[in-house]
Amino acid sequence: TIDYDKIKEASAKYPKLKEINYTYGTAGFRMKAEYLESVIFRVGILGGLRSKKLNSKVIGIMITASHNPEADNGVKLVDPSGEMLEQQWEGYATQLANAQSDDDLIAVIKSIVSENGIDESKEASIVYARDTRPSGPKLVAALEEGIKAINVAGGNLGIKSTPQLHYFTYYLNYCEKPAEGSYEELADKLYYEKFAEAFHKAVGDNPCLSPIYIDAANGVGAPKLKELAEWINKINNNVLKVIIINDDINSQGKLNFQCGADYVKTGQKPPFGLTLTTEQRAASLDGDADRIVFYYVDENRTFRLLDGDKIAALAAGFIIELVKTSGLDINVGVVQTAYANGSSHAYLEKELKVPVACVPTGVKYLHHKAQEYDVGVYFEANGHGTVLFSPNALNKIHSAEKRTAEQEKAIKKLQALTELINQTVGDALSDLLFVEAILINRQWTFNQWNSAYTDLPNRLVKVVVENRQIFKTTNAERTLVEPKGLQEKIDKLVAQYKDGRSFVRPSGTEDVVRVYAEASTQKDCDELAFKVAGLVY
Ligand code: NG1
Ligand code: ZN
Repeated sequence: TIDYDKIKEASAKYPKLKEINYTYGTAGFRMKAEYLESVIFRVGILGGLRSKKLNSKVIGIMITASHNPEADNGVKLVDPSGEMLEQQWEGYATQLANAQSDDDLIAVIKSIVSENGIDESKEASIVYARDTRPSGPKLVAALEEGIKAINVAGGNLGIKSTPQLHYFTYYLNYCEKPAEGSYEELADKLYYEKFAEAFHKAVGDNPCLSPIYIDAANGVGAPKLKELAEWINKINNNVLKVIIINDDINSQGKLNFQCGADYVKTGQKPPFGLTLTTEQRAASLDGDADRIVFYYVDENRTFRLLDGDKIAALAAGFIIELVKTSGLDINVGVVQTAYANGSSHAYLEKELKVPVACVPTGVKYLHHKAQEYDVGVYFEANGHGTVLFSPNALNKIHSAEKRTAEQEKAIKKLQALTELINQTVGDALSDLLFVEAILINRQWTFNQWNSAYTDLPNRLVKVVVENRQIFKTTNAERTLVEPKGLQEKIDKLVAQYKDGRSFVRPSGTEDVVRVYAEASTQKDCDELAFKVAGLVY
């Protein structure tokens, strides 16, 4: 049961910083690491409550700040199925984090217990992991104090990628419980085994491609990809040739610095230290390995980015073809955000003739929308995404009866893809294998992949404002409703540019307002972004 005196006593060691107002946003709590100890202690308590509420199912907790600077950190909770925490509980997280005193904290806990009819005597368990940030161990210690204070079983997974934590949480709840071994080792082994086997199935006996350079952002993706690739090549040598760069997780100051998926996507240039030769294949992960973007330079030495939109187009195109060939009655849909390039949207709708939905930024919106299709492909332009196969689709794919040899082959391939993609959350390593498997099946170069459509020139800029909360949006964040009159001014500017599009929204993870612009030339879209930023400032 819950011992409130014990919680109060433990909480005294983690006083809330008076002046800070915390918000559980699209990526959980995220900020400078030194402000997070009290928050993470309390998140341990919330995890315990959530587990009790859900009949002792295992809850996951990840300590990471993804692509943010090394000095930042963050924390988020993962529900039993490996999905993001349910929305109502985000509010509880915020309430807990902001309780000013130990007594206030107890009051908030009691109100969550009573509002949810939580049986305090229920068993509960939590698994948790962290990325490679230097502030990680101290924050893990605070988390463990919180978990202990609420008398809950905790399993430390050590250093893991965010998607590994999601997958292992799902695994513990829905797959056969592992009989032996430490969770820390199992969370690696089960993950490598699953994706390595699925990769071989999906690749079949098609010849492999040229090596791919992977910029691991000097983060957790480096050691994990290294081990995964070893696992893959143990089954069949040389089917995947990865050359990992920016793999220094021990030197301070290197994480995400001038490298990684966010740096490459935002700057539209390769990471520091990587000079590309024509047609050399490369990709960048982010700091917790849940995003990936691919890139190369073409024969004119032009840098070409294959971002989340391109991944979605590649995945949707391949899956649609397989579904057609298989003769199965399965619908496919794609989910994007306002940041999706206009050309990608047009390509999906007009060429692939696939329904496309636009939702607000944030994985939970994309994920939930994607669940409405038999096969839901969702990717944010920044490279975060996955493919969801509904129970209905899985059922059809796995119970397909006697068919022609060609249909049989397509169904086998679809089966392999369902296993190769991490369906709990966007996963840079699983996405890498997924993309690579499609390219191997198609025997495509990056140039062939890229040729599906040409991106409209685009620009994303950040504007630091006094109070970003005054910016309110509607229409999947594409239209501002407040401050009043601003949208009309933006519309007027946009109308002056061919293929112009621009929108403004407050970031959910940083204290900035983001301005996105698109137009038919780079010069135009830079100018448009600059002018819109001027309106916001
Ligand atoms: P914010 O800071 O709300 O724009 C960023 C990304 C999101 C998502 C979250 C979570 C952009 C423009 N925004 O959100 O797509 O990945 O971080 O990490 O890339
Ligand atoms: Zn990330």
